[in-house]
Amino acid sequence: MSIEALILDVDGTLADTEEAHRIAFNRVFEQHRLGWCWSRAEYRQLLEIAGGKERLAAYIDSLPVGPAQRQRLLGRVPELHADKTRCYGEVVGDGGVALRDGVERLLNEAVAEGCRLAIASTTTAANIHALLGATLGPRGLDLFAVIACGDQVRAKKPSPDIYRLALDTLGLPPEQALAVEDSAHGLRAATAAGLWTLVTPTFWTQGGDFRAAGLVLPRLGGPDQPLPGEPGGVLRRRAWLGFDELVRIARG
Ligand code: XBP
Ligand code: MG
Repeated sequence: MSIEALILDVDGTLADTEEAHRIAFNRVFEQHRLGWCWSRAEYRQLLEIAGGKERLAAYIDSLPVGPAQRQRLLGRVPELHADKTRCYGEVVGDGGVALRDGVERLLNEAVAEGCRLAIASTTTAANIHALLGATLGPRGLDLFAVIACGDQVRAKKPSPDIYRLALDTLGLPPEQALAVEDSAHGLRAATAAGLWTLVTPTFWTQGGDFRAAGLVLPRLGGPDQPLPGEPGGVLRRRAWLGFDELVRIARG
């Protein structure tokens, strides 16, 4: 069957965004005088929980406070997360985050081959719009036929719901699409939806269980950012992953 769509995760896949999310969280904690500040090591652990609101709630649950204080703090999660989303938009809007190397090239190659593009992400539509606008300009949003994200599904990754929503909206069976992810959660979600999946881990997700991946690469690479040991490692044609070779490998 032909590959009709590429479904991409956002955070960690399109761009290495988690440092920007961490900065946004910590700025909001400071603005609200909460006395919290997530280190990189602490945030890397908290990323085990998909979803910023869910992550915040889990952190509050871990605090040594009484039940009344805990309930009061949990009641503030929506407000804190809305502020964090605004703050993240400012960080991204200031040019604080670039697409990972090879991403724009792969998107363009896929579109040139008539392959539709879709997003399946845990983050909010506002964050996706901010990132695509800041990195790809006005055409960013138009590149994607489908954007499935955030609270459109009840169960977030590793549940397959967001990928199933993307496939349903595309009107495709999983055999006619490929997924690109950065994390073990995302890989579990995509494979549970029946999708062959490429994984390109980041600092935040490296070391995860990627055994179910169709292919794992440190990054997509490009003519100016060749992958060490390629071609000749897992790639046959170039020192970076082209859309043609991605489809060849996915078809086995
Ligand atoms: C990664 C996530 C998100 C981000 C923070 O999403 O789990 O929660 O860490 O964004 P992706 P929000 O599926 O794109 O890798 O605070 O908006 O959730
Ligand atoms: Mg991700």
